[in-house]
Amino acid sequence: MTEEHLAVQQAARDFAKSELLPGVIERDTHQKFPAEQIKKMAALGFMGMMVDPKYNGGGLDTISYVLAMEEISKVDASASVCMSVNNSLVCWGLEKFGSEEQKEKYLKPLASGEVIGAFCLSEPEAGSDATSQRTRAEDKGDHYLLNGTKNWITNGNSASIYIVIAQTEPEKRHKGINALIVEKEMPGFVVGRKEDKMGIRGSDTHSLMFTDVKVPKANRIGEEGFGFTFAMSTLNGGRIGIAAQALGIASGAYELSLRYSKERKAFGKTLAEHQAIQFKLADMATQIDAARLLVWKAAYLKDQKKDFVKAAAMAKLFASQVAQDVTTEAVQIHGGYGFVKEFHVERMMRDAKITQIYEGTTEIQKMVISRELLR
Ligand code: COS
Repeated sequence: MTEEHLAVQQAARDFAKSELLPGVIERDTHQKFPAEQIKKMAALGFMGMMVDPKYNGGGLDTISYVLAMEEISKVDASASVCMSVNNSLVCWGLEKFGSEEQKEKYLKPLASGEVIGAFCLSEPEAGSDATSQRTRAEDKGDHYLLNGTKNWITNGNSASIYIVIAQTEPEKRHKGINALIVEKEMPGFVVGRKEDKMGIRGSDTHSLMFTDVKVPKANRIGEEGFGFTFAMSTLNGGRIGIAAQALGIASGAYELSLRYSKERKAFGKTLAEHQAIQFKLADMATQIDAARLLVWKAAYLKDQKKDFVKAAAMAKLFASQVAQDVTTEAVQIHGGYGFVKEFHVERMMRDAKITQIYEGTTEIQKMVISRELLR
């Protein structure tokens, strides 16, 4: 790691401890979006880390991004999913595939964190089966007429700018899909129900409804029919962010368990002096190290402009399972205290589950990996 990497890591660690830790339990309990904290993260440059400084970004590499994601996720996975979506699913795709006009108008405020963005692919009947888009973007000459519903959208209400994937020419299947930039104020766009979730309860997950929303052609990202490739390419990078989130949830739970096991006594000695607990800690640390190396490998390949599709899927597949296993063991080590909110690990165990579902389920990652192996 360079000095810059270490500085980013330290800044994220300090921020998580001083600004995210206080109130994280209350935000989880009351499903309160960390709005003030996200503003501060924006001021520190965490919302558009990899974007070119000429578009208000931090100009940092993917390694810096995963280091920051791990530290933020150790404490508050609800704040880190907001960060991950804005960085990888919104800013990255806009910078890579957007027009100069779109970058000026939309990327700049998103990268500075002045506003936040959302990525809208999933639908009530299309999560993993992403080519089956029911949302329609009818071509009306100078604009598209957007109709349909999106589900489980992170930053659903707190976002101002939405990238919406929609079908324009169903007969062309995935080659007839477009990615459109939709502003919250556009008439006909309504933010629907907020989901009452098992984990990442501080994050703001909504359904979205579009009824005859007029979206100018200038808001289409890339050529006509590029939307599905756009979504897949964006998700390839997004998976590195979620893998880093899973890693952070696991390492946060591990650090709490290590500390607790040195303090808590049972049968006349600390938990850490019992071999049953030592072996759990050994397994947890080994799993976390392996996950971290996979996450760093994927980030490194992306920074080197090498093919990172398989590496990103492997990192997400593995790190999300590690998050499940490690947080479950963390609750076990904490015993009764692990089952109550005050000790954080029960929240982490709930938060870990979503990393096996969003931005491609575990099963989808296995499809992606095996297709790459067999290609
Ligand atoms: N990166 C870039 N392009 C990809 C890709 C990837 N990882 N995976 C598929 N594609 C491209 C294919 O190359 C193909 O394009 P061409 O026809 O131009 O060659 C196109 O996408 C369709 O692919 P395919 O025919 O394999 O479609 P399938 O329906 O069989 O499967 C999967 C596509 C399952 C890989 C895709 O739908 C997917 O990733 N689903 C999960 C979506 C997801 O992550 N949902 C979570 C919601 S976001 S929180």
